[in-house]
Amino acid sequence: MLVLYDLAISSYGCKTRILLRHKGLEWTSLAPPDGYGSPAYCKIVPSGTIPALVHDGFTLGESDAIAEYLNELAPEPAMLPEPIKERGMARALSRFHDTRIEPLLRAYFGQVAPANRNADFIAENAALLERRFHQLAEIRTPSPLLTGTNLSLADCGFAPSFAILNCLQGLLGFDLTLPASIKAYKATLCAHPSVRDEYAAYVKALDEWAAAKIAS
Ligand SMILES: N[C@@H](CCC(=O)N[C@@H](CS)C(=O)NCC(=O)O)C(=O)O
Repeated sequence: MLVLYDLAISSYGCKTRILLRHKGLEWTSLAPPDGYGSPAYCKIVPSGTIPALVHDGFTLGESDAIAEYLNELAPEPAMLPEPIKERGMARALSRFHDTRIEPLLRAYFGQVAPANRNADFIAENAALLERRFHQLAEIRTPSPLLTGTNLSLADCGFAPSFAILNCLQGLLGFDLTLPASIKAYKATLCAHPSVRDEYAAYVKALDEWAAAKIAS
């Protein structure tokens, strides 16, 4: 029995849900009691972050660790390539997403409410984000996904991040041009059969989140 502490708006939760779907695993979603970071939730998951997986009484946080755990628990379809160098690359790309790209998207969250917007920050962060996507394109040319034709651990986090990027660009109007190879990757990834429904649900959750922020 798999339980995932998660919320519809969580990007790292969405990353994990895509993997669970691709593996064909059934799971139960639970909202963290009193919200993430709450004392009640920290008693279950000391870091207070979502997602967290509970499997037969074993609790595991950190989306990359959860991804590797599930990939070993349910080996088919394999979500790490066979050659050792490609496996290393898949892990590096997932970390690149989590540590170099996602934090720059998250940095915009405080800018969503119109009263809090800072035009200089919005433009500077967009330039940095664009640079990071160019670095991604230099590290790897997707063909058509990051490690080839099969969805891998490297891809799952990028889907919610592309949704966040669309949402923020629409709201904040910053200029950011993705390299052609990453634009093509985005289209292929978001249309993937294991991704598209989670992607659509995530876009809806983001729209609701943004509308609430703007109204507040
Ligand atoms: N490195 C963590 C990051 C997870 C994360 O930051 N999740 C957000 C929600 S999308 C969260 O729990 N934030 C609450 C907090 O940072 O206290 C992972 O990969 O699971």
